[in-house]
Amino acid sequence: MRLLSLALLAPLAQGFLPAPAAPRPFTQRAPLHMSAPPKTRKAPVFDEVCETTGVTLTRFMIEVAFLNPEMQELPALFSGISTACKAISDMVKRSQLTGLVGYADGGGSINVQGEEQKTLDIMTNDVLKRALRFTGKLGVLASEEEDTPVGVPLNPKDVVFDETSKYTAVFDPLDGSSNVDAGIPTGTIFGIFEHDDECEIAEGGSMTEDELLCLQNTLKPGTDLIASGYCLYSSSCFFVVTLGAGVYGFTLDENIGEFVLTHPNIKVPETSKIYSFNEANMPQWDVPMRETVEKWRLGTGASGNSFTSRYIGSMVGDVHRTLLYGGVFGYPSDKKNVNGKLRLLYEGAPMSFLMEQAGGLSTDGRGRVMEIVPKEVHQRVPIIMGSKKDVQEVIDAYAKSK
Ligand code: AFP
Repeated sequence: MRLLSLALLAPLAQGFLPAPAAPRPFTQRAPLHMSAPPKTRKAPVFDEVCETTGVTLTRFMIEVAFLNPEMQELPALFSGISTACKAISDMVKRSQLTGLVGYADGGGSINVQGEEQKTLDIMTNDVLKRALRFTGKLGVLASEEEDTPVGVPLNPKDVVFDETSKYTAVFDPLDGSSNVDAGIPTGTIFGIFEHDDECEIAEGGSMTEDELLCLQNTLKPGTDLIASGYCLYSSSCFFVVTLGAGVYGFTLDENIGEFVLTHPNIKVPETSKIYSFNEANMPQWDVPMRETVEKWRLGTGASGNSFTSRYIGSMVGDVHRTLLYGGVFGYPSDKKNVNGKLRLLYEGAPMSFLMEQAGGLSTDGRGRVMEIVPKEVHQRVPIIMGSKKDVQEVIDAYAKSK
């Protein structure tokens, strides 16, 4: 396999990737043909084994691949991701003892988005890249900690499974890392797209037009995801995943070193009494958002419920609670951050896929987050997601304000 180094890619990518998104209107939604599931993306079939608590993730994936031959390469990829999650869980848990705390290089290590990187940001990105690389199932990956998508070179000496079809993985290796040293929950978010096997990027020389197009092909809307999920590093280590037919939650049993199914077919309650936003930004929010939350506070919203507030400031923790208890989590557009704060490709879209598969909704206020086609890897998107009826109230408020 030909290689593409990050150093080579960065300047070239800057040349062809569009400039950062302009202020609103900021969304380009997928045309109908893109939002329809591609032919390989029929909803997988599960049997009763996959609904039974106590089944390990390994067994679950084997059953899924057995019942859905088009997914037979996913177990190898999931084995890589889940192993990385176990390693990261251990790293985070022991970081106070091993000294993996604070900023990388004693401070001053800045990622492409201008954010200062924690030691754990860099290490967890590395763990994921290595774990995925050795599965032999990955063509390209994009990460919060990488400037642009990078090819995943295989060392010919590595022992790999047969290399027939490949995937593109997007991930945020350690979401919420700014809080990690205070023991606050953090998580890894991932999304898996199909990768065009014809699409190889050569090492050296300038990129051909076809290669540039290939690279741009990694910028896909959430409707093209074939799987997404997260690992939550908290009181337990959770692995929550969707393959496009429901949401399944596993808990790490440290005694046997396996993720075990504890939450089959998660369904988010239709309505709730919890909202989860950084309320310090409230005066800057769009009027429909502000007015809806005001009503929830006063108990005068559509449900008549008086809401309470729960906000960790760590998306994986906030979304996990929302999936289990119901509620509305979001980072809406505000005057300072017109496109919100969260990243579309590796935070917004994968989490929206999970939320929708659990029966909830996810919107940027004007439409489905899942249908937005990214123009660049680190594009941000406003997000409001969670219990169906409550999120619908926000969508209706935006619609009325047009
Ligand atoms: P960090 O990874 O830099 O800690 O950011 C976390 C995050 O991307 C997401 O997990 C949170 O929901 C959101 O930012 C919190 O943002 P505020 O600190 O502005 O509330």
